[in-house]
Amino acid sequence: MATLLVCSATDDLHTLQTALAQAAAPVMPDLQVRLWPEAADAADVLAVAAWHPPAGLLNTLPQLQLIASIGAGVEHILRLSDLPPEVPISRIVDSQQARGMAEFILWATLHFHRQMDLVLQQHAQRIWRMPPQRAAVECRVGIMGLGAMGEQAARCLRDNGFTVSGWSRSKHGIAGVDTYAGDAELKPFLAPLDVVVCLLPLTASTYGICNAAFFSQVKPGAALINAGRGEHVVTEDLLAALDSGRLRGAVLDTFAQEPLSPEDLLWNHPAILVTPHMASAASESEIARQIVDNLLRIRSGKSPLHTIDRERRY
Ligand code: OXD
Repeated sequence: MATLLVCSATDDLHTLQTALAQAAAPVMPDLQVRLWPEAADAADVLAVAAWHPPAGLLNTLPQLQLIASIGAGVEHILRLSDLPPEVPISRIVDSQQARGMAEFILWATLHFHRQMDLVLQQHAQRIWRMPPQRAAVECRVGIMGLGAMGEQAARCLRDNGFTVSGWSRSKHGIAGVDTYAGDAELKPFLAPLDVVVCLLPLTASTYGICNAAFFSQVKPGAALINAGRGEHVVTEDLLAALDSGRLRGAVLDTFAQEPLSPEDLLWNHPAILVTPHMASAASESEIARQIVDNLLRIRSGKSPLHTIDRERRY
């Protein structure tokens, strides 16, 4: 019997298993949806739906035809050393997830723009002091990464009156947004920003991009929002930039190790707001719909949708 194996070494995917079984039942009644480490005959596994797949699993599945990330990112799959070379890897592309990300970035931008960081400190001390107010158009926000989520976030900020720019590997055109591309344009992109937003994919060239050299190029007093991946930020360099006052604050939604340990220093830093990788996620029903749709495509000899380029790593 054909099997779809749902697996994550870090997260409980029971409810996703149910959503996948419900989506598959009417269109692929012969598909069984198993949750790793439940026993499944390796030779029956046609596809895996994975978050952090356990090491040593994927290369034991001789009939594997699809490795489906259950999120927008795939770096957690690509970092496996035992990844079967020819099997396509797909990701979820969901317009509602992009809207959710835009909402989160708007909220985090407003957190700094409306000085909620300051107001929360005042609140803790029962201080009644109105912070100075300025128009959104005077606040320059720069989005690093102009994929589906970055572009939606840029449009949302623009439509809310902010002065928005974007930076990506290759040049993008977005009406009303100044765009920059490539290493040579990172410095001029960063220099005028009040808020820097990282929504980059994690690749060899973006790993650790928010480092000491990067922070030395941002405008003194700028804020950082990271909803890309934890590995984009060099933690010691971020802490040094905050402690020296070069950076005003940071909203951090993603971390190299998740969940963030209760002992982690980042929780206690007065200029850091930690959010639990909540910026945006696709719904389980949409994840299930896209994965089952891809299985049907494979069954009818078509290529799966939303597959990634392993070289580019997204
Ligand atoms: C994703 C995420 O990749 O939630 O979808 O980080």
